[in-house]
Amino acid sequence: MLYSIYPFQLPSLPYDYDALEPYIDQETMHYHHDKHFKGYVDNLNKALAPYPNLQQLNLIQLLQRGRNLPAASFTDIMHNAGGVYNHSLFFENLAPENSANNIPHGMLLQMIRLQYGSFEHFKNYFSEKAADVFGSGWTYLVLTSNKNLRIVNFKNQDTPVTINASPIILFDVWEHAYYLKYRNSRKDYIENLWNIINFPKF
Ligand code: MN3
Repeated sequence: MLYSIYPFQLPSLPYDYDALEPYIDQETMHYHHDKHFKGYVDNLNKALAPYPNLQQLNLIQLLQRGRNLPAASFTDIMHNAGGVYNHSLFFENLAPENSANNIPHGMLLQMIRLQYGSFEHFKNYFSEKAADVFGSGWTYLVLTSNKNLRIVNFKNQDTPVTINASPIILFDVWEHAYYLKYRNSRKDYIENLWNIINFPKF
């Protein structure tokens, strides 16, 4: 998805809508994937329709283009391209409970221990950071260009592309990600999300 070009297509979920129960309910998954994610895909295609030269760029290249995008559509393109980037990673970054990758392994686990002391300590630190996002946004664990792990909050649909970092895991802390089930309790949603994270292998 990150290397796809115009016209962008909504990818299907890599598991069933109810596969993340009881931590994320299927109604939330339908709204989040079929309405919110689809909205970003459709609106990005609309924003790019008048610009044949931008239609040659993949998602990462569009986000890298940033301030050089046409002024009239800058916000529209960046916001929706960011929404597509973040959501395409978010759904891939989840997996049913008891999947082999719900905890980090190998090199990633070693790096987490080295930098944060233990996986438990890392989780607490990440959760606090995610609870701190003011308004809508995302919390990412990224690998920086000098190969350090970093936990970073992004507002709205900003992405790690803007800081030249590679995504490892991410939490969507927009209210639409949890409000149907958790109401205003972002903290409980964050705690539960740890049961269904799909840590990448590297
Ligand atoms: Mn979302």
